[in-house]
Amino acid sequence: MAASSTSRLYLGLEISTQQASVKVIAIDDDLNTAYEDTVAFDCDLPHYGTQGGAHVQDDQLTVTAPTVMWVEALDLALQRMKEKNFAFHKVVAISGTGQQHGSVFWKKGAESKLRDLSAKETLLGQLKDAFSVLHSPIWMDSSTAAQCHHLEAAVGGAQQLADITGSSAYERFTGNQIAKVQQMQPQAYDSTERISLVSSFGACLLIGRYAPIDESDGSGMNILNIRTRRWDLKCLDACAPNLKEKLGEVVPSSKIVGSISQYFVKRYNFSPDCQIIAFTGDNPASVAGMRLQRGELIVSLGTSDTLFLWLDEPKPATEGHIFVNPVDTAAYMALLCYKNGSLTREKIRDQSADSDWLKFSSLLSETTMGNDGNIGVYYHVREITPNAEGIYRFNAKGEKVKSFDSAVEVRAVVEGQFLAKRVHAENLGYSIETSTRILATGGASHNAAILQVLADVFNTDVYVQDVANSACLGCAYRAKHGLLGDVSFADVVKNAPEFTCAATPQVNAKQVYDPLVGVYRQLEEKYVRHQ
Ligand code: ADP
Ligand code: XUL
Repeated sequence: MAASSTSRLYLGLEISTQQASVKVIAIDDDLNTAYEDTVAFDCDLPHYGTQGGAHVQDDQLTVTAPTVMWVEALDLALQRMKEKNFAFHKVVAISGTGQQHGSVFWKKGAESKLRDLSAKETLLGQLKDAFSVLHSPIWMDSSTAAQCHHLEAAVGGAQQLADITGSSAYERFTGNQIAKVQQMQPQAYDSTERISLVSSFGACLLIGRYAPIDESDGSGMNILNIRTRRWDLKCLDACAPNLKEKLGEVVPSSKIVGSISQYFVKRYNFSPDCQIIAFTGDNPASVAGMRLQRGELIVSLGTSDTLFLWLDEPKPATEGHIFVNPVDTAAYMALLCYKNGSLTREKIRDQSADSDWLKFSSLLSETTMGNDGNIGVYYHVREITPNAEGIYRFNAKGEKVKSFDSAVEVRAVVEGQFLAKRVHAENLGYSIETSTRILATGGASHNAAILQVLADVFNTDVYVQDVANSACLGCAYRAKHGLLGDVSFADVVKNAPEFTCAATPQVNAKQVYDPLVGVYRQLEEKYVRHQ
């Protein structure tokens, strides 16, 4: 698609592994998409030998991506835009996103390479020697258990670390990853001038010097104080020496971090006035793409289930993550991940509803809210929230039972999943009393009967809209918001396509589910947790 001929353009750029690609989306002032393209790591850049954009090392715990692959992917994405006569000169602002937690280690002297890029050569040709660690640790890595224990101990425990940074210690979180690099590759660490997140690394390339980390993605590192929005010195010290100077400053996610560098002006004909807005992590960027607002909750019902909450008063817990909000600097967002999502619903569908979603839906509709007090917990694989495994069924007296009949089983899996989500969201500061609406996405959001249960358990209207490439699109929106500066994000996106109301709570939903939430909380505490 060529760019529209009249409008100014805003560009979103994504460096992702969920989609194993670099993506580009350009929108015009009316928020219409004017250009969209994807460079897929595995098939467009096969010489790196990645699978899903990553390398899993022999220990099966260490997962990395070749840093220069991301540089080459950007070269290729821009080259393709040029070949399609993309109107680079119309782009007034760019923002972007990277997979959260991954890190890039710039070697001493790399910033002068960034400043002196020649427009005659590719980025790859000039930056291939700019990194002190060639294989960037990424979010799929789970090799830093020792560093996590050390960090929690240094601040007094898991809850204390969560109180400061918004999360207890997680192996993929960047502070722990940096600690491992410092311990295993001390020379590489010593020769590092700057450490970027994948997001801020993208911004470095565009402004031709080191770009700051933004507050929202910085919250996924286990070293940022989410209330003061400054590095926590105790956490930094527990991770690695001289870390503060290698990280640079932290800025609000909507801040302009610089103008585009002369390299892009000369090579691609970008306007020298094009402004770069801080890049952020893919989950915060999705929150922007879905236009989450105060009082709303996003429930993504895909292969795994994910919740994004808008929070004004966060209550950090040892489960779930609280990040600084990417579109409102005073607010927060929370992220909860569940491994037992659609695959679990599918398993119960196969066992109890003849492998048929229609039958599954009619069994759900035949049964009543609250399932006569029967509650089920189905963790076929080890769950993240909470860290537990196994199948548990309880009758109305809270006694364990071995089985349910088909209809009860079907309602139990869906109700159990949504009761759990409400309990865990409330643990982080969410309240259904101030909740305005739920935005549902993902495969199961096409199932009206499932959405009815969601509306009932949360006593909140459920809206749907498939937002494709929400993280990348969110950055095109953020580019416009950052450039305008003095308007709210909600104002900037007010003309984006409306969501459709798909389910409204039934009359007695609150009376039925408020007590069941309490029961679920106790059952989870007593029988499920720590199993
Ligand atoms: P991903 O998370 O991989 O992007 P999707 O968001 O597309 O995946 O969700 C895929 C899941 O959606 C499948 O695992 C499937 O079980 C589920 N799904 C598809 N159709 C329905 C339906 N009608 N009812 C419930 N779940 C569905
Ligand atoms: C979030 C997480 C992933 C990455 C990659 O904590 O690890 O969602 O952001 O997409």
